[in-house]
Amino acid sequence: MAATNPGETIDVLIYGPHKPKVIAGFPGRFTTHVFATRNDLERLSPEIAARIRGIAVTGLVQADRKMLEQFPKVEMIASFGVGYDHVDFRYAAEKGIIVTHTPEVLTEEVADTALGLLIATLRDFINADRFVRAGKWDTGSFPLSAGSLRDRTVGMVGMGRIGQAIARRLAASLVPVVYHSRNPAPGVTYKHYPDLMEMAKEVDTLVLITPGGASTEKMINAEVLKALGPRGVVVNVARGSVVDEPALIAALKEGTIQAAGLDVFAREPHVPEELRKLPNVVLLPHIASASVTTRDAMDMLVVDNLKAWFDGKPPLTPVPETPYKGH
Ligand code: NAP
Ligand code: 8YV
Repeated sequence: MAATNPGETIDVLIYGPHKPKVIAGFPGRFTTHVFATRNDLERLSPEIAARIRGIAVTGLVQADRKMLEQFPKVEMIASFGVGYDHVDFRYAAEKGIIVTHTPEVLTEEVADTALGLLIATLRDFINADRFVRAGKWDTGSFPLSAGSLRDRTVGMVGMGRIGQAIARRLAASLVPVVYHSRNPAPGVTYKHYPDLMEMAKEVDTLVLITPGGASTEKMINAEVLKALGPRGVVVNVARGSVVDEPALIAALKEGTIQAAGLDVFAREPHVPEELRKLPNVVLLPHIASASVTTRDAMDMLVVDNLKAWFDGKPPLTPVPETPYKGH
């Protein structure tokens, strides 16, 4: 329960990549304990762990059952990012712990990145940039790109907040859009395919923007890639776990599909050497939301969720599985 007495100090754990703006967000009545990694966290004394009432998770560090069990008094876990597959929200729900995330404030930024990554992949922008830097333009022309947005149909995998923002951009670019998700998205008029394979057979481009976790694990597998065909392009701004990475590498090498644009990987920050060597991929280091403006808004939402809770107010952006039923 979040009720706090005047003058009472609230202990908050800040866990994950260093974020000065999150740390600075807890002045006065909060005592913060900052730990970047799981190894660092082992230095936290059981006495302090027993006092922690709020946790800010500032990146994709695992807040799993084993980690969370150290904090018997925790009331809220405020996670940075809209995806929360790194937080054991089921354990949290069992214990009555609120989990929050940072939806909406990153939607348009991530959608911009997805469209940019798709176009860069199709039109070979990264190799074109390398061509100019290497001084090769003086002696020849850059080859025409094999890909184009002009002759494609995009199958969105996921049609939630960000999926819809990507689809809006594609529609404005006159690109036909269809989508797969388990349920039709309310108010969305693009054609819905309840069956991913059926959609993969009908389109040549997939843009992935689902959550990670068990229900989407390796859903883009060898069979789906084969169905997409030799003009196939996959853009993944969802989670690395959504794609069977070895199957994707094989498909790119063997020409089963044409190209891929990837912001996320199975074992970040590790990117397999085989993937890094391929000419037909554009690889980004999980930066879809990574502008100063958007990351500041995400930081603030992490802080504001915890502050609202300890002010006795409802969580601002709880995840759907969270057990909040009023203070
Ligand atoms: P959202 O509004 O909850 O949308 C999720 C979409 O995925 C919904 O259409 C949902 O529809 C669909 N979906 C969920 N489980 C599925 C399954 N098993 N099979 C097929 N479709 C499924 O979430 P959002 O705000 O758009 O964010 C989506 C995800 O993008 C996040 O969870 C995160 O993983 C990823 N993301 C990545 C970055 C990045 O930096 N690369 C940044 C932000 C977000 P149904 O429930 O009907 O299936
Ligand atoms: C963040 C993300 O980069 O919101 C998400 O789900 O993947 C990104 O916006 C991620 O949370 C890394 O900290």
